[in-house]
Amino acid sequence: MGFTIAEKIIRSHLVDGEMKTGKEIGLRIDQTLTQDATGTMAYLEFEAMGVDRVKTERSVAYIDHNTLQSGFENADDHRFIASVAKKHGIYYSRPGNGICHQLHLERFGIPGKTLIGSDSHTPTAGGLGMLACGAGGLDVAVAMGGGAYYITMPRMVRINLTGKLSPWVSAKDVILAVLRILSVKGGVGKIIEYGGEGVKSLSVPERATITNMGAELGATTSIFPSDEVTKAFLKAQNRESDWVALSADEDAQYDEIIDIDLSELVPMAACPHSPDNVKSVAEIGKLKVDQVCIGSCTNSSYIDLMRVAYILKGKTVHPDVSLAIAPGSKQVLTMLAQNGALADLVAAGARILECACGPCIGMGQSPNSKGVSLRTFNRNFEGRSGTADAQVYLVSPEMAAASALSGYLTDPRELGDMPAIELPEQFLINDNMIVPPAAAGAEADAVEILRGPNIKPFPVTQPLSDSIEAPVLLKVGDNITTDHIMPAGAKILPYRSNIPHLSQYCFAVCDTEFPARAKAAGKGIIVGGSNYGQGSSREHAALVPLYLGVKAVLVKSFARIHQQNLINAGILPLTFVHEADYEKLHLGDDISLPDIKACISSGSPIYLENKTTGEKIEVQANLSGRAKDIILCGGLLNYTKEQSK
Ligand code: MIC
Ligand code: SF4
Repeated sequence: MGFTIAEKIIRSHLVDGEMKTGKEIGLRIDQTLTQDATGTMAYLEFEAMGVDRVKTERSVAYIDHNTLQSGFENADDHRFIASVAKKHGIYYSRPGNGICHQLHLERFGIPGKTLIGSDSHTPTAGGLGMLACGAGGLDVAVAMGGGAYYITMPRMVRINLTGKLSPWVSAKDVILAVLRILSVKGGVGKIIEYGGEGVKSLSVPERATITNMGAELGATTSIFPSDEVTKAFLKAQNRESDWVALSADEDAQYDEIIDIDLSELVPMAACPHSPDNVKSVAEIGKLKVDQVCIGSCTNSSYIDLMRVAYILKGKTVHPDVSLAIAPGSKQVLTMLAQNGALADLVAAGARILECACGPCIGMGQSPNSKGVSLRTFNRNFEGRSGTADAQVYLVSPEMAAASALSGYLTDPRELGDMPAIELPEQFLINDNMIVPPAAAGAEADAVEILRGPNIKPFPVTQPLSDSIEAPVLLKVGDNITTDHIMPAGAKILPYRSNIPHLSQYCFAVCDTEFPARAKAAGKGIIVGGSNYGQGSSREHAALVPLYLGVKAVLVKSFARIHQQNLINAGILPLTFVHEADYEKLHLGDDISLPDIKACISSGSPIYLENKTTGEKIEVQANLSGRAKDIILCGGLLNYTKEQSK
């Protein structure tokens, strides 16, 4: 029996376990990446592990999220990360160089290698044929220290692409079509592999748009083959020697096959407030637009922005619309500047932002009250833009530009003939904003770590107690995102290394009383619905509840990275055996999990007692052997220390 692309990479990196669906496997990690909003914590954790120098083939620390410096905090964090990187063997991408995923694709990603990153959109590198997963900061720290990365062996999904995209239909429309089919939880526990004749017609940046938003499916990762198109992209980046061919065997077995005819797709938009709420322009109808934002790790490549420049050339942005554009990298921006496209964007009235995440994570450009904002980004969760009642639609760069001119949501096919915009044969290469680490030995030893006053110690985790007696501190519904649990945005993000400060905002989107209630109770459990914790990889969504005394989270189902982050933080993740029992728990109920430690150790059934109503509910932990040990000793850091004794 043949292998899928993902299975081939997993086989060659397997250091623990068996490649059997549903079983826990440990993978050797070749490359890691961090960004600044999760990186500060990841490097504090790396320091706590006491490893001198990273053991990966390549580790890169990017600064792209917290770039608005309205106080000392972000600048201090950048300096801290720069100094840690220099000392411990990590390449450092300076602020202004661009968005981590765009840059990693351009300069570092290698087909057939493994990558984990402390950012949920790390699978962007799957567009190059890399097995790339988003992970919590602590998992990345462990991988930098040479430890394996553990996942549950996923099911394999093949998306068979046939035909070719019609003019003005974009890679964004491909992934929106997949989201419409599978939904935001349809990818949980799966690797999404693209194949078929249609693949050849998609460039690497287009493939990367598709793998990037595989994160919105909840998938473990998404991957494309590495073929002649990949080779041409790497050659144009002066990296032809990094290329290897990679494809699925003819007789590879998939658990699920989905066929998509590219020529049948039409321009679409994901409507508020979920990336899977996908409709065509005709289905949405006439929609007046207040703001358009173009950029993010999904759609800020050279090709994307050249198409936008073509559409805007010689025109003026509609008077009622604010158009902001953040190019994905310095390479993209410099090339646009040199060929005149930047002048076309500026002349049309675009507000050019620095090469960074920017509005995607609420770092500026929040829309007006009840504002309709069209964004080429990947997430439109409620409140994420920084304006609580904004209506965010996710669209392709072509639709964004067409709508910025008309003032209404506009099908780009109305624009007439589409020009052929080809990938350049040679990108402009200048790695002057990537700082190499100090040489191991005296040079590295001499590097001083620069720590600002905003960096506070992270919460101490505790081994699992014999029993848990605690109130229900919060009850929430389905599809709770990490943006609900630990919101981001310009005001809060500067405190990513200050858990006590962050705790004031925990769950503020759902219930502003939550932090005070949790503090008063001193301990508690959270009850939730299905796909709890979807979205970001931020471990703060576990560390802050830990700080607030949360002992266990009981839900119908979890999103993968968040569940791992809870385990890493020593918070017990539980699921209902019978989902209907969700109704039997209410805010404030007193809960008992008697002999929980013994139950977890022995794997025996767990019965939760609702002392307020007298009802008993069966729940389960679903922990692998290793995860069980991590929970018992109170989190991954404790576990790693134990293991290295
Ligand atoms: C996001 O898109 O939500 C982020 C901000 O990039 C996060 C990481 C973070 O919270 O810092 C992610 O996707 O993991
Ligand atoms: Fe940055 Fe947005 Fe991409 Fe997250 S999704 S890495 S915030 S651009």
